[in-house]
Amino acid sequence: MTESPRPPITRVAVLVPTYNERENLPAAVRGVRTAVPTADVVVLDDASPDGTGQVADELAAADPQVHVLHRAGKEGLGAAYLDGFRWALERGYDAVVEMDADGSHRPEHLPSLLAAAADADAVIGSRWVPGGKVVNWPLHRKALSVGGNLYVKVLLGMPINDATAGFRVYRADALRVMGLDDVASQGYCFQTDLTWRAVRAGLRVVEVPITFVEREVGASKMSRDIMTESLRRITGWGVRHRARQARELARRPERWHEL
Ligand SMILES: Nc1nc2c(ncn2[C@@H]2O[C@H](COP(=O)(O)OP(=O)(O)O)[C@@H](O)[C@H]2O)c(=O)[nH]1
Ligand SMILES: [Mg+2]
Repeated sequence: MTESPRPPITRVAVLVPTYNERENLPAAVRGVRTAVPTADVVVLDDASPDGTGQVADELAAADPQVHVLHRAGKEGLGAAYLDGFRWALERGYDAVVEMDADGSHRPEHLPSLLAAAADADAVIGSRWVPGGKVVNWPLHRKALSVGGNLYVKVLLGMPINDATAGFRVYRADALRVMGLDDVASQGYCFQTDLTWRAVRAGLRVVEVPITFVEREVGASKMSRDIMTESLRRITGWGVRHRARQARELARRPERWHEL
């Protein structure tokens, strides 16, 4: 996977998960279609009670490059994305993009994310690299994101500054080797889970700076449950990873100087 050059990316599916985003979705779809006119948009709606699915159907009826996957109920971001990946892989897209519907992920960044994918297997739109920014976040929300990413970096030893970010590009070939059949992460730790899978699969993951703008309309679905799941799973992965490293070193005394 890491050999270059990688094949050109022509067919792109921008996956947009929604739960109660009826006011935000039209602008998000319009933004994608304007920024990258060749890309298709796929809305992944979990039967939003506010009728987002219907708004998505209207957008799809007006534009053949807009599609909708109606899911039975709220199952979390991870399950929605896995459905979207399957849908896109079955239809021969070269790459998928993950993008929130709430205006936080600016479509203007899509060209630079896709350009970086020319020479990478996965691209993360990163808030925490030079040039990256967050607009309208209170200090405690910034602290949570920076602290969470630091925890991930130290525990898993990944050279990634924003492993929890949700604005991304994956090449289809990368998704095929990441072993997505046993992904159990439901909430936002899905993003960290997939970053970890990509790195462990030896894929080239690069970060491109973005400006993340907190939503102005609707409510965040971030919850205590989502944070607890992240902490629990990431700690589990970290403990297993460090135990594996320790076993490996114990078997190879010639490498003890690395300790
Ligand atoms: N399909 C689906 N989308 C979700 C779910 N939870 C969140 N989303 C969407 O994921 C994106 C990010 O969620 P958001 O609540 O803004 O998270 P925050 O930015 O971390 O506060 C938005 O487009 C949400 O509508 C879910 O359970 N299912
Ligand atoms: Mg948001």
